[in-house]
Amino acid sequence: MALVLLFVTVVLFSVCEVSMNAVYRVGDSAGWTMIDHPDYKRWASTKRFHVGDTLIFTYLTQYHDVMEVSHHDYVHCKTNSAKAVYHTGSDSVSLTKPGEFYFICSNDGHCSAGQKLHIKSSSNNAAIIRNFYLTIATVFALCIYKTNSLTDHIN
Ligand SMILES: [Cu+2]
Repeated sequence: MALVLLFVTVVLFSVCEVSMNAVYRVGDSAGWTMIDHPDYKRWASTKRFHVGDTLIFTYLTQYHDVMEVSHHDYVHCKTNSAKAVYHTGSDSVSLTKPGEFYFICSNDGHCSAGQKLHIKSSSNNAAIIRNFYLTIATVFALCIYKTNSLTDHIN
């Protein structure tokens, strides 16, 4: 019984580790594009982003790029004061801090046609708390296991 508990705990632990740092492909299979005008607002709204997560922008470099911009520039599709520019066609962007992130494509008309993305990343508090409880569960399971094996020896 204790072994089963221990096993479940270890499995839960590894699932947690994985979910702590998620990788998201922006637009899923569509990628970062103008084709069929993906709804990036809707795409982002179905996810919860956390510090440590990574966004992957995939696109054809002859048509698009990725600019990280301020909220103002995001709203007005301004491309002249980008915080960062990516143009490899397969860009990984890590969410290094909690807060708002704004991305646009700098090519003419793309941002205003909807090729823009707003992400809100939150701190990992929930994951930390979850891991804390899992640690306690593991210690508890180990204690039961130890007690059981001691009892086995006595009997
Ligand atoms: Cu574009």
